[in-house]
Amino acid sequence: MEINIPDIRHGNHPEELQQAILDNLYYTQGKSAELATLNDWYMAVSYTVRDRMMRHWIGSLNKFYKKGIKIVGYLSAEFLLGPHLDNAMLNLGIQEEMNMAMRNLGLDPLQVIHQEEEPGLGNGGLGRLAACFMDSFTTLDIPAIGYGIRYEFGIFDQQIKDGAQVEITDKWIRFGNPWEIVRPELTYIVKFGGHTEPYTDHDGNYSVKWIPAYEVKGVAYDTAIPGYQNDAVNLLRLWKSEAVESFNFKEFNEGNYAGAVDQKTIAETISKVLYPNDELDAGKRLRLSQQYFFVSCSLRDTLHILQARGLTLRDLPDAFALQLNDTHPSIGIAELMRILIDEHLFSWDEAWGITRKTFGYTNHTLLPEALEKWSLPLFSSLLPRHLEIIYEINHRFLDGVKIKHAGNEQLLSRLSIIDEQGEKYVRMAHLATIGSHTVNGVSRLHSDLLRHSVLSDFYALDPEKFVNITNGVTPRRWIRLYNSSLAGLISKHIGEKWISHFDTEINKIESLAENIDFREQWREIKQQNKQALADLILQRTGVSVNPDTLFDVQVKRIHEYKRQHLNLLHIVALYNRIKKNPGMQITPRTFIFGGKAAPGYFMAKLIIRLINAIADVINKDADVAGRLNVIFFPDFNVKNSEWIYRAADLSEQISTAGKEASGTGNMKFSMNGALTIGTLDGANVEIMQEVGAENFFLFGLDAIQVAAIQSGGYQPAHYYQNNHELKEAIDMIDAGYFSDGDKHLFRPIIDSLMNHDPYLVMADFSSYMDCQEKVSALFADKEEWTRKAILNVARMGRFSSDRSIRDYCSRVWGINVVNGVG
Ligand code: 26Q
Repeated sequence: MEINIPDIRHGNHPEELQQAILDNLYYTQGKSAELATLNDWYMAVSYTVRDRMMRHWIGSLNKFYKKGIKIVGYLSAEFLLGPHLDNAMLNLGIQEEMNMAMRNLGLDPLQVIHQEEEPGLGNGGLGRLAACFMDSFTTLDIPAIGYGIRYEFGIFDQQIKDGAQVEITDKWIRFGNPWEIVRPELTYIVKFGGHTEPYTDHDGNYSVKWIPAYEVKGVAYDTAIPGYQNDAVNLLRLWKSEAVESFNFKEFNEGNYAGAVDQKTIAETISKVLYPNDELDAGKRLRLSQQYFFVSCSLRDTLHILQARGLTLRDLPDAFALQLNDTHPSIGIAELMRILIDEHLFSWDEAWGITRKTFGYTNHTLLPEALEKWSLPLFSSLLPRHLEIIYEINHRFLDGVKIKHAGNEQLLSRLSIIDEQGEKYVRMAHLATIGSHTVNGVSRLHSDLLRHSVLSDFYALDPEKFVNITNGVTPRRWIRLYNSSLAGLISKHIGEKWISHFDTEINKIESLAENIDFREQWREIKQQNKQALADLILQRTGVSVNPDTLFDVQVKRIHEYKRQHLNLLHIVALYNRIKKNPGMQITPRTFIFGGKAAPGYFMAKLIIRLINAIADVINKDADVAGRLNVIFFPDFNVKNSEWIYRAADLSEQISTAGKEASGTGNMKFSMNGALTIGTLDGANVEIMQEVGAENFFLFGLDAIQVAAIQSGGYQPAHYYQNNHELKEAIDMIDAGYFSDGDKHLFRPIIDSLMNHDPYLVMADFSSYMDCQEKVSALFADKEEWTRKAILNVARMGRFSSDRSIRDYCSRVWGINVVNGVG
C-alpha cells in the first residue's frame, strides 16, 4: 500500500520546518506559541527533527526483518549518548535549515539546543564507547541494535559545595523525552528466584523446570540512531521494568502470594537507577537483577526477530552477532543455553555450539576490584537455573582441559568459573571467555596484558580466541559538532569527506602544518575556543581565567589509578617555585580538572576536595596571579565536554602504566589539537606511535617497570626523601597549608602516598616534573606548538570509531562492510 506522507512531516525548507515546529507544538504538545516555554520549543523542534528520521527509521526496521544480513546486537548496561538534537540535525543534513526556521520563530538555536538534558545512561568510557559505536554502525550502514536499560535516573549530577562533591539525582526524563518511542506491545516477562525441579520429558529425557518466585515485565523503548548523511538509522532498544499486572497464580505457592505487593516494588526498582560505580564491583543483588533483566529481554527480542525473518534457532549465529560490552551482560551466555535447552529442548552440545558462535566478549579492565564476581548464595537465590547451567558449562570445560593437563589441580582451579578460595564466587570474566568465540581488549597494550596476566591460562589453551580491537571515537560528535570552527577550517582545505572517512582522509591536512597562514587561523580558532571556555568557567565557578595561558586539562572519572593527585603535586611544586622566586619566568598555566567520583569512593571524593582546596589558595594568591590558576569544572559530562576538549592545549593522560585499558578522552583531545602529556598506558602507546614521539610528551615508568617495582618492595618514602620539591609539596598538604591548618583532612591521601602508593605517584613524580618543563618550553614557541598540534590531528585517523567497528566486523563478527574503504 502506497501511503502519501504529508509534507508537514518531511519537508526540509526552512518555511516548512517552521510550520512543522508550530504544528508539533500545537498538536503533539497541546501548547500555543504564546504560552510555550523554552522547553516546549525544544520539544517541538525535536519532534520536528524526529519526524524527518521516521522514513529512514521505518525503512531500517524493515531491513532488520530481511533475510541474509547479519545484525549486530550490542549488549551494554550503559549508553552515554549525549544530547540528541544537534547531532540529529547534523546527521540529517538539516542544521542550517533548522537553525533558520528557529530564528524565524524568534528562537535562539543555541539556546534551544542547550535546553536538552542529556541522557546520562552511563558512567564514563565504556558507556560513551557504546554511543560512539552506535554512531559508527549507522554511518557504516551496518544493521545494529543497541540493547540496554532505560534507567529512570542516570548518572548523578555533580555539584560542588564547600569544595566537596554533592550528588543530585539525575531526573533526565522529568519533562519528557521526545527521542524515544515506547512500544507497549513489545514486552517480555523475566523470571527471578524460586527453585528448579527435574522431570522426565515425553521422550524420557532428563529435563529441568524452573519455578520462579516472581516475574517482571520489560517494556521496549526505542530511540533512532541516525547515520551521518546516509539515510540509515539504527535502533537503540532500552528496557524499562514494570510489574506484571496479573500473576500466574498456579505458578505461585500459596505462601508467596502475600509477597506480591513487595514484588511490584521490586519490579519497578530494577530499571530505576544506574549504579554510579565504575571499576568497582559491589556484588549487589539489584545490580545482578538489572543485568539479567535487560539481557533476558534482549535475547528474547533477538529470537523474536529471528523467527520473524523465517529463520530457526540454528541460524542464530549467522543472523546475529551478540557483543558483550564487558561482563555486565555475560549472564546472556547461561540464558541462551537455558532457552535452547529448557525451552526448545536442544541437546547440550548443539546449544553450546550455537551459543559459542553467537557471543563475543570485550574486556575493559584488568583491575582486580573491577572484575565482576557474584557470591554463590546470592546467585543461586536470584538465578537458580542459571547457576546449574554455569556448573555444567564449567564441568564440561574443565573436563576438556583435563585431557591435556591431567593432575594440574592448580591450573584447573585458576581456570574454573567458580572461585573456590574462601567464600565461593561466580567469576563472570571466565564465563564470558569460555562462552564466547572471541575475546578482545581495547588497546594493543591492554590486549597483550590480558593475554599475559588476567586471562593468561585461557590464552595458553586457545590463543586464537584473543584479538585486539583498539577503541575509537566518532569524529562527527567530537570534532564536527563540538569543534565546528576547526571542522570548518579543515573542510575549507580538504573538503568534507573526512567527516565520514576520517581514517583515510584526515591526513590530508598534514602538509598544512607548514603553512604559516593556516597555523595562524588554527591558533585563532583555539583562542576563541579558550575564550568561550573562560567565559563559561567564570559563569560556573566565579573564577576568571586568562585565555592566553596554557590550558592544561585533565577531565575523566576521578580515580587513584588515573592519578589526578600527581597532577596536583606538579601544581603545588610550581606554586612553590614562584613563591620562592616571585620574579621568575614561567609559562603561565590554567589547570582545569573535571570528573565525577563514585559516591562511595572515599579517596576519589577526597581528591576532589584537595583539587578545590589547592585551587582556593592558588586562585587567591596575588604572588601567582596571572601565572597559575586551578579550576574544578563541576559536572563533567558529554554536554559540558563540548566546551572543554576543543579549548585544551595540553591533555593529561597520566595513569599508572598498565592500568588504563585504553582511554578515549586521550583521543578526543588529540583530535582537537591538544598535545598529550602521558604515560605508556592504554591507547596512549598507539597515539604516540601514530603522531610521532616528537609530537608527544612521554614520561614515567612503563608497564613492565611498574610490575617490577611493585614486586620488589616498593618504598614510596624513598622518593620523598630524595626529591625536595616532592617533599615540600607533600609536607605542605600534610601540614594543612591548603586546609586552613587542618592537618587531618588530607591525611588519608598523604598516608596512602607515603606508605603504599599503589599507583606509583611518588616514583613517577620527577619524570613528570621534567616532562612538564619541556611542555612549558615548547608552549613559548607558538609556531612549533601549533605545528605539532596540527600534526596530532592529521595523524589521528586510526582513532575513529569507524575504524574500530570495521575491525570488529572483520575480526570478530564476520561481517562484510560495504561502505568504507576510502
Ligand atoms: C560493575 C559492577 C557493578 C557496578 C558497576 C560496575 C561497572 C560499571 C561501569 C564497572 C565498570 C564500568 C565502566 C568501566 C569503564 O568505563 N571502563 C573504561 O572503558 C573504556 C572503554 O573501553 C576504556 O577506554 C577505559 O580505559 C576504561 O577504564
